[in-house]
Amino acid sequence: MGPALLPENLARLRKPAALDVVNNGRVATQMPAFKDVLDADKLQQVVDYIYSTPETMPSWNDDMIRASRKTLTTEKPGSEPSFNADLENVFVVVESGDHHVTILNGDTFEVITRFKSHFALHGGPKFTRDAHFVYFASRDGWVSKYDLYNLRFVSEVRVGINTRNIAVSDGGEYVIAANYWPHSLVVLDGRDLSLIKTIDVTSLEGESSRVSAVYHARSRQSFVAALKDVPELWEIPYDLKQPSPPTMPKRIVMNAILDDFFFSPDYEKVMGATRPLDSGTSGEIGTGQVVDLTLGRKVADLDLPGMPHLGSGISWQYEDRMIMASPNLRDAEVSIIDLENWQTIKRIETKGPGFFMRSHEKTPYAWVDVFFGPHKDKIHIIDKSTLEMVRTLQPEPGKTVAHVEFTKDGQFALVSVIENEGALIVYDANTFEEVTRLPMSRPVGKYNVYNKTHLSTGTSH
Ligand code: DHE
Repeated sequence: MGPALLPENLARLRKPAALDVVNNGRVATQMPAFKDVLDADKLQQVVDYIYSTPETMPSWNDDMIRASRKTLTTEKPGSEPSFNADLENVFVVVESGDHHVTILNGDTFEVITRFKSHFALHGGPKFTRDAHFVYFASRDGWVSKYDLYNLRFVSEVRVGINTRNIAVSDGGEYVIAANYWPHSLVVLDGRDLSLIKTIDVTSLEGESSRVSAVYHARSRQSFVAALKDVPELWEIPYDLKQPSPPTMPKRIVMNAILDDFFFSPDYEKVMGATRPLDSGTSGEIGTGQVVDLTLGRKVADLDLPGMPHLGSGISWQYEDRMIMASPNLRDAEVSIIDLENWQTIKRIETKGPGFFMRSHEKTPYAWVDVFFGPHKDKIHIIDKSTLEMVRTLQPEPGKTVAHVEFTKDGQFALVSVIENEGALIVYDANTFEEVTRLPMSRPVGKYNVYNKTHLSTGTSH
């Protein structure tokens, strides 16, 4: 579940900082504190161990990628959904407690099917525009293609040892995976997950880098990659007419490392932030910037305190302009930023740092969780027209609640109790009354087909 702890991946973290992480855990990750478990000597040994080069470096090359690929069904796919439900209002729910996925009917809140996934799926599943197929990535490198019409896996391939996420073109032509180990982007043919190309990730200065995440910029026919260790942003265009796959990155050289992204609704601008916890980095730390993808350069600085989670940002129309809201992984606040002049227009105080934020075009509210600290069992509701907090829910005292997703019509909000014996709670999105509760195993994320395939500004894509 954790990142590959190899010396090459720890260049940005100084040893004293690593010792602090082993002692006290690391905010916004699943790394626990070990100071009450190990004595000082053993804590130091752990740190020395992770900085030592293994006798054999773990490798994952093109031959291994090709050899790992499996076709999981040879049956001809049916050309429409095989079940009786509105496909557009179906939810894909990732349950990380027992590593399963549930396909849920968003009208009746009945389970259509539930199946085992690879270990530790991470990042949102990615749908084709027609929602026929959905692709999953696991932290240990597996990419799987699932047929939502026929409710079965189609194929899978292992693209790396430590993978972050995937992005998929609208028609499922191309799938691209971002890796922490090896330092690569892996381009697949989305039809059968066969390998098109592995792109080694090395800066102009010759420095190798992890890839934090990769995103699909639909309107630009390109993929955009956030690099973890070097101050470059990569855009990898493709052309479906030629056809020309996404194999040739264009680089935008930055003055800081930006490894957490939010895209303006037209995908022309990227808001990027540096995760400030990585002390000892090259470039500035703790900065936020706006990059214009067409101009290929920074166009503004952002005033973002703490550790903004831009990847969970959402946007909406406020008065006469578009604004974005970002939770913060370290500070107890939500930042509201004007998308025209990039100024922070409001900071909304919360009960603690939050992970995920959600809204929908058809609801007047935005919901944000309090993932960390003593108020992890609370979820805030913000009025989008006043930018004031109007309610705080506490669905189950003491249990972590997080990650909201709306039904296709925005009338219901689904909230997770992220515990092994957790639940999915359905709220009426107008009255905030609980409608029903479905037991689930750590349902860490849920994804509504319509909201995702129509790029709702209230959710991430
Ligand atoms: Fe995530 C999405 C990075 C920890 C659950 N997470 C993402 C994305 C990125 C990211 C870049 C967007 C990719 C996408 O959707 O394609 N996550 C990181 C981190 O850097 C961080 C802080 C540290 C790490 O361990 O990697 C981190 N993430 C976590 C967790 O600890 C969570 C809560 C539990 C888990 O299973 O790992 C977690 N991340 C998620 C979820 C999404 C996600 C559920 C998809 C959100 C969505 O609604 O689209």
